[in-house]
Amino acid sequence: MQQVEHAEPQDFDRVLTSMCTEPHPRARAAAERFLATNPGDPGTYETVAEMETEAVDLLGAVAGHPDPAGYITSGGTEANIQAVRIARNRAETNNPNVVAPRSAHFSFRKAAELLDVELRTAPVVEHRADLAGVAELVDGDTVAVVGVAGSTEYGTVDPIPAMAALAADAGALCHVDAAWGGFYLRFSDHDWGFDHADIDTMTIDPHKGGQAAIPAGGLLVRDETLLGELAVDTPYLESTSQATLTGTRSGAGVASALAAMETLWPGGYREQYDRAMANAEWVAEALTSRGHEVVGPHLPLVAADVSVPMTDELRERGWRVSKTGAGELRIVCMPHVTRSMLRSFVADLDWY
Ligand code: 0PR
Repeated sequence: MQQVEHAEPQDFDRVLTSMCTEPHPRARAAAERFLATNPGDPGTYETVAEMETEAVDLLGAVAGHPDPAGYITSGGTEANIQAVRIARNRAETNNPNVVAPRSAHFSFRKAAELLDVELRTAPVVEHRADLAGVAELVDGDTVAVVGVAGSTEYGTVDPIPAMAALAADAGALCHVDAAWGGFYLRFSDHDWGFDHADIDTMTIDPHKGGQAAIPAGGLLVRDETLLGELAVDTPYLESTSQATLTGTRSGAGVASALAAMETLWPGGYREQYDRAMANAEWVAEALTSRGHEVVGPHLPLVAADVSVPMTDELRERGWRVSKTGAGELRIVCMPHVTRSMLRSFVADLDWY
């Protein structure tokens, strides 16, 4: 027997750090069925190409856009890179910059380096973009203002409508990174979507809160012309141009994104949000009552000042926990995180 037959994929029993989760059973089945299809060649793989259009429409429904354009990416990183690329390509300047809060995901650093765009990072107040700080950095060479809707470390949501207004005044695009937050935010009272603000592009990933199999990220754009900024000619394919970053792409991601959203939007996602928020509030309260300082939950994510030796002990006991840049313990209440899991986590904390 080969090594791979002996290896067991890790289960989610003690995973409190991941922003991905167990795919929905229908999403898993769909991924397997469409594994050998390539939406990068829509002229040949027509079925999966049609499914991608439907997946984008459903993603639009989640994001508050009745008629979006976009595609299923390899993940949030690709979507963020492509959003910056759209903004850079459409602008006239030779010296482009992008303004993003310090809390923005590190994929924007990759985007800036790849695309030769200056990344200006604005200060945050209570883990949200500081509007005055953003305004100070925006100038005539700004091609995009980035707002984060569900930050990686604290789950906070930037003041998106005001940031979109700032972008519009500067003639720049507004990009919202809702890679993780998107599938929760629709059920919250935050203003973050296409229906709340004049935003141009958005990252929203089915393989995070959407319960699709990896790789299924999402890039949504206000209209087809923005996607046109990415198009390159594809002379020998039946389709004449391609806007994606990768060429050959997994049909598994597209099929599983569609299966998950068909199954869960909107009722299943609403239930998931309610349950995840209740769990996050429960664990926040459990930590607060034990004397820890807690940030959140703004969305189903809690950060707490748990000491390094305590965190190390939790790791020893098999808990997958991670730290924020400032050193807080981070707990992400994804769908696989149950109340009983959190109870045994807190019991381990108490033992220490
Ligand atoms: N934007 C935001 C707000 C994110 O949180 C992330 C990923 C990305 C973009 C990039 O998305 P991709 O990783 O799909 O390219 N945030 C987590 C991180 O990088 C993802 C993660 C997933 C972490 C699974 C751990 C894990 O087990 O930390």
